[in-house]
Amino acid sequence: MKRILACAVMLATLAAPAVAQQPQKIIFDTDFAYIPQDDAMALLFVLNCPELQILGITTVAGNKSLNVAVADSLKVLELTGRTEIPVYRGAAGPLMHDKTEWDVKRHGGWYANDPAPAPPGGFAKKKAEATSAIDFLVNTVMQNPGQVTILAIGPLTNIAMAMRMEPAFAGNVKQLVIMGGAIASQPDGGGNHTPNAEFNFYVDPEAAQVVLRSGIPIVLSTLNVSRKAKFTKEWYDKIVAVDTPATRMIKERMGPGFEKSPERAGLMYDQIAAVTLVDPTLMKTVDLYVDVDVNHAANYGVSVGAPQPWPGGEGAKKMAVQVDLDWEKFIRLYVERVTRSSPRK
Ligand SMILES: [Ca+2]
Repeated sequence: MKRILACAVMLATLAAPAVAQQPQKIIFDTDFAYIPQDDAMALLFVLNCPELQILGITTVAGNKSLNVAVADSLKVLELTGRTEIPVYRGAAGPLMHDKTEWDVKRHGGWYANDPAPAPPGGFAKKKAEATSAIDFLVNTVMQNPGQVTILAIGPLTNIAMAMRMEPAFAGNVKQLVIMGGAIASQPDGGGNHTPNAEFNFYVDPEAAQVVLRSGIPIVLSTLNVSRKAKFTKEWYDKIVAVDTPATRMIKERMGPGFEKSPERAGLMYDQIAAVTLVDPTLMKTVDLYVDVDVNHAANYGVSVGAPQPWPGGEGAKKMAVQVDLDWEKFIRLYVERVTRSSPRK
């Protein structure tokens, strides 16, 4: 009788539906700015994914200043009714990279420390937590060893600082899904900021090198895959056909652009890394050794990848590098989640 019971229990366990699984614990590490920036468009996706438990948002300077990243992420959480998610202030600038005149003229406010302008509709009532992003990253990972995935979609400064603060940090992160880099040895692998460097890695090359060499299991979502993901009016129309707080924000911010030039198409970056958390099978990956050039010369911040280590690239670690995606399935999943009603808690 005992044996029959044990068998029954075993069968019941085997037959347990997948939905009973615990959601993945994630930290959303971001150089956030308001919609239509890709970080915001990635957040609108993850907010509606029951597969994910967002433990916190850690902010970093990148596309805009740290102050903008904090103010705008708080505002999007308020407008989507998700103020239970804490926001932490992280690094206000890269580890080593000092701005040059060139940087000030080109894209990115990573070197700035001005107060943030008010987001659309004014500043959120909710404030950032008193704890720093670095402390939050270290404490959360160390309290949940092997369980926390970090979605890192800005310069990697916070992650590198967490590694320096706690030597056991890297060994306890479950996985890093990074938007960063461009691999010239694969199709569509040129840079988007300097001729060969992708923006996130260019802003903090030293941090990118430290993190890529850390031994943390990494999925690298590169420009190679972003260049195959063009967001067009067809998909914008499907999103705004549904009325939710999230789609209203998208309509307000992207509507005028699509009205003016309906043929426009914007590349998707951070959204691909975000969707990877829910269905990594939608992206084609190759296993490559990848390292980042930190020499202050023509290739500062450039990621170099190859199937085998190479002379000068002995520090490179092997990781899964995304080079292509199943566009149709990817965009359908993205649109389906963004148009869901946010689960208010
Ligand atoms: Ca970003």
